Amino acid sequence: MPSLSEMLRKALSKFTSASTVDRRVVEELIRDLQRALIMADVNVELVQKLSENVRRRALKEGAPPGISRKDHVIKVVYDELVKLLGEKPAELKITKRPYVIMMVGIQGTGKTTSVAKLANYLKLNGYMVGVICADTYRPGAYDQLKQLLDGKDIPIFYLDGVDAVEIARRGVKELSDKADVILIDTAGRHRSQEDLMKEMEDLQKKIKPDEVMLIIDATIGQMAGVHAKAFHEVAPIGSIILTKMDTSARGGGALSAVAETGARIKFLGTGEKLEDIELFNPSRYVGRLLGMGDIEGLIERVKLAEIQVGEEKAKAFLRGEFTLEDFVNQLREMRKTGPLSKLLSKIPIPGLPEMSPETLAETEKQIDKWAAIIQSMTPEERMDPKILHSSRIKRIARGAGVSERDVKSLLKQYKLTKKLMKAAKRSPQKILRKLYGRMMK
Ligand SMILES: Nc1nc2c(ncn2[C@@H]2O[C@H](COP(=O)(O)OP(=O)(O)OP(=O)(O)O)[C@@H](O)[C@H]2O)c(=O)[nH]1
Ligand SMILES: [Mg+2]
Repeated sequence: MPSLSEMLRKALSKFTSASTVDRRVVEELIRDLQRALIMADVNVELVQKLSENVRRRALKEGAPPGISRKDHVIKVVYDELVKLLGEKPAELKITKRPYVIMMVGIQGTGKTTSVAKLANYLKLNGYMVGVICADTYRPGAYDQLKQLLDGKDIPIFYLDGVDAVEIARRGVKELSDKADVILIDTAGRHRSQEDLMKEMEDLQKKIKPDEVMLIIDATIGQMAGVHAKAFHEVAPIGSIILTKMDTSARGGGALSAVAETGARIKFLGTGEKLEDIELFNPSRYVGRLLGMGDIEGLIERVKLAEIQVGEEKAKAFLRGEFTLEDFVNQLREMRKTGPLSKLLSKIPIPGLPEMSPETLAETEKQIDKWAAIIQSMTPEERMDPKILHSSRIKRIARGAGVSERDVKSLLKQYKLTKKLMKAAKRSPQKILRKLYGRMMK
């Protein structure tokens, strides 16, 4: 069976070699993507959502100037795959003390190595760390940990002659007063798969770890989904470490594990040494999945072109030329470091208040509401809000699940901003300050 990575790359290269980009070719690409993702056991609903997004963006969005439609569509596919994995790089949040993390996974995936790597990583990040060896099946598991963490001043707890649950229980007790984070290494080999799962279930019930990390080996391919499911049933998986990413495997199986568990990949293992661990970065992973060399340059080119278009739009915005839809989109951009805020940052505006996290969250909610309102408008209404009379407003409010006042307030803000922006041609700074202040109320 071809791997996910192979299927995705084949789908894209077929798309690239088509003579034109039309609806039919895009639909075919979507079908190929669907097939690849479904084969990788990615949840059907997620596949559906991805397909819709690709279809909408590929057919409607239009490529930025200087970029071919083909390249644009590939960038869209890339974006949507990244979204599937969570856009931002992952992080490990230590929310209480001690924070107990239990590592699970089948034989030889790299649990013990990952426990040592993560312990070292956390220690370097300023945490007090303790490690528990709750593997009573692998001869020398404890020695392996000792060797890996030699000279690192990280306590390792182990007891001879008792079962894994007892070791873990006593270990947590023992380490609690000296460690911020406790990492539990568990067994991967057992008399049988059922035995292994039973032990994990017991550990989960008795120890109640704050986070269960599933260790997946990039080389095992689609079996990752099957294993993830089995573990997830006995101990809900909170996060994933994908190991052996330094090998030629592309790790597409991890996507199935993500799909089975809903957990995020947080770290990658990239070698046998203690330092070979890195925070997971979704865009880098998708780049690799799609064949980095070919795609990296393309993505960069399209990104650059998109920023330029963004700046053009932002300039038009500042001239007061924008539709209702542009208005909400620009507000959206503004809360990221989008073109508008970049532009604003180039214009020194004395007295412009900084957005606090709270106002930012407020603005975010407001913008989401406005986006929903625009969603339930017809294209006609979006282009020409003047036609919005009370019955239409009522319908839109119902459709968006907001009050009529919300709809009216959006229209009012839109009109006002447009007026202000037009007036701003004469005295941009004063007006911008006014507008910016208003939006943060
Ligand atoms: N190349 C490479 N090898 C790794 C990585 N992580 C672990 N290994 C190697 O994989 C082998 C198994 O690693 P372990 O950490 O013992 O795996 P485990 O899951 O604890 O194994 P069991 O306890 O037997 O279930 C060792 O030889 C490790 O050095 C990695 O990221 N890259
Ligand atoms: Mg081990």
